[in-house]
Amino acid sequence: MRLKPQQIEDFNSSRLKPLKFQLDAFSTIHGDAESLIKKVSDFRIAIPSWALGTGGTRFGRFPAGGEPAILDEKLEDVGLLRSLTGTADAISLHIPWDIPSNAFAVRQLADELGLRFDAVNSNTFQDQPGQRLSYKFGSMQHTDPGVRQQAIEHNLEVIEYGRQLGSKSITVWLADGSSFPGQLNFRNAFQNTFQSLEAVYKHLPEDWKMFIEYKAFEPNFYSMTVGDWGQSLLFASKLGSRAFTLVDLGHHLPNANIEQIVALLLMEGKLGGFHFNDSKYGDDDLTVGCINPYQLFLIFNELIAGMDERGMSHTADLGWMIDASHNLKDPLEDLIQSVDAILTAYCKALLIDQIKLNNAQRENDVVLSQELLQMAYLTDVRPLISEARRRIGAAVDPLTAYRSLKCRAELIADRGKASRATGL
Ligand code: RM4
Ligand code: MN
Ligand code: MN
Repeated sequence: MRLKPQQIEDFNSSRLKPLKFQLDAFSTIHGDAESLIKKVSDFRIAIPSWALGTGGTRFGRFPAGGEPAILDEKLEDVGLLRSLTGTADAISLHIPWDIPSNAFAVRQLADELGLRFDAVNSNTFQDQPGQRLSYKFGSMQHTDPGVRQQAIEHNLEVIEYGRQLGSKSITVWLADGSSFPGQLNFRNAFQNTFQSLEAVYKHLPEDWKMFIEYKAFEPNFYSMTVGDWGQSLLFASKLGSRAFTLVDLGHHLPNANIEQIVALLLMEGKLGGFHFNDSKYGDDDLTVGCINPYQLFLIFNELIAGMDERGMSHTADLGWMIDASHNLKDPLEDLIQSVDAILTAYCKALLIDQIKLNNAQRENDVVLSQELLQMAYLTDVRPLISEARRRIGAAVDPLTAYRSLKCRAELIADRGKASRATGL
């Protein structure tokens, strides 16, 4: 399903008058909003190919119908998100769930839809049909050099697919670790993993980055070999200047101070990418901002301050991706809500007066420091986001547009009720 620019324009037309009124009110209270609107309209986020189907849990799955069964359909779904939001303009492929066997044709379709290819993701956490050796006891950490070699070769193959599509980064997330005390020699597991990562890193194209994603637990429950940002940073630092840490919001122990982690990684020039989602307990992969939007805002405060200090582009210098998927919502509605939450947190964090905040911090004015954050957080930035969207030809209210244009019904009519996406 593809939307015509006219459909978006028609949807927007009746909403422009109230929007103008809200924008004028915003400027009267807060001053000129132009630079904020510009930054929001420039922001771009990638969608993972595995989030377009219903997520499910190990207990069951309740598909929404009309799921994209093949890669072309996944691209079309992201194209739909792009038309509606203007912000979601890239897809992140997970190999082998989505193999671009005809890279040329896939690229052509992406071009037609105005999409980029974000990081490619390797998968050495599942055994694939016909695979020679098993990852049951890990992949890059494995005691058997044959298994490690197989994992290395898989990652090289993933890079090759990405190269053909124009990706510029690979994300390595390892399920490696142990579930029982005594199972693993931690030092050997680290060394093996490092040597395997190094073998992949050696083949990384010059203009590529390697992201090393950590996770505190699951599927291993006693130790994870890349379990936290310290371990990831250790690997990334030993590997070299094109290796970075990737932060997935759901991959921490409860109540971890993620904003502090982000601040320090950025300070060290070692933050590479970001996976957005929200959670209450573990790697829940819930819609971004649904549980703890204030934390997301605090994270964006550190991201913006850290990037600005290093002269980094908010849009191009970090890999932004949504990594959320679950069982209850229409996956596209879920992604629209996630995009919305990210832009809202970003825009609110842009409102923080960093100079005043620095002064208040220097003077140990704890109350004012907190006030400066909360004043920004409590500001309603929705009109700015709608205006940013209007300017890039997207819907001023993408969720309502998706519903009123009956997108899911059309997808079900095209693909059937039972079509299933590959992935988790
Ligand atoms: C992991 C991690 C990775 C994602 C897989 C599907 O928990 O978040 O980023 O590729 O799930
Ligand atoms: Mn992730
Ligand atoms: Mn995860």
